Amino acid sequence: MEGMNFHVMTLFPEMIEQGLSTSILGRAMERGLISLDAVNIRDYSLDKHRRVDDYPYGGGAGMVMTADPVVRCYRAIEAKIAGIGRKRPRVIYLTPQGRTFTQSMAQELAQEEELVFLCGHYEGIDERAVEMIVTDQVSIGDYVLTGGELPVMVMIDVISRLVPGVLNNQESPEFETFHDNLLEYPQYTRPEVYEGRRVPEVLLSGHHAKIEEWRRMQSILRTDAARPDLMERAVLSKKEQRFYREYRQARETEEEASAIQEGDSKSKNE
Ligand code: 6GU
Repeated sequence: MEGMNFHVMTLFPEMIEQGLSTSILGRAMERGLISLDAVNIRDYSLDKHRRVDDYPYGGGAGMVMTADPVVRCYRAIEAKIAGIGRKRPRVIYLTPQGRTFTQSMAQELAQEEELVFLCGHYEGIDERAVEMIVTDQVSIGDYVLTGGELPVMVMIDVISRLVPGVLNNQESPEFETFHDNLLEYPQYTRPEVYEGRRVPEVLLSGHHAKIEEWRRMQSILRTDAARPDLMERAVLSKKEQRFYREYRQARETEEEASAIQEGDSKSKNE
């Protein structure tokens, strides 16, 4: 199979299939650019009741996923991949203990031909299965979800849109948020006036260079306001650096002025 193949080991394969079948990703699958293979770990349980979890050694709350169904499920996927002559895949375990997922991590993973994901549930997976098959542990942020299914959908969505052909050229990933580490500029569409609010004049001017410049400046101001942490790593032209420096200085002067005013009004009240 050409293109990128995603394999997901999960107890809820329907959730993954349903979540990723719509719109852009659904179309990319129909076009053969990506494929999704959601595999039910429970199908690999040798237990007569198809059990996949058990009590934790040492005691404690909740249940732990047993190693054997996970390892056997992985071996079935590994055999499929070997069968089409592709190298041993990276195996990503979705866990709050992992490295935080980022756009640059997605860019790196988008270079792979096959990716295998392991979704945990309950209090986690027997550590021996993790040691035996997992190559990477990834979290999607500092909060706790009930399982790896939502995170794997997030990761597959982000990675898929970096696969050539998945987006059309006009929505190329080079032109959006996190390119140059800047947030996106504001967008407007018709009507020109909505409840008294006008579309910024420059966007109606037809002057493409001016529009481009305005958009870059808006990106810089937005990033500075909402994500100063990104601003430190932003890629700016010389002219933009000057604009940003002057903007910061103007704001500092403003802050000093208002601090002095506050001090004034305080002393008046005293
Ligand atoms: Cl990957 N799993 C779970 N259960 N919770 C999370 C997460 C992953 N990333 C953030 N929270």
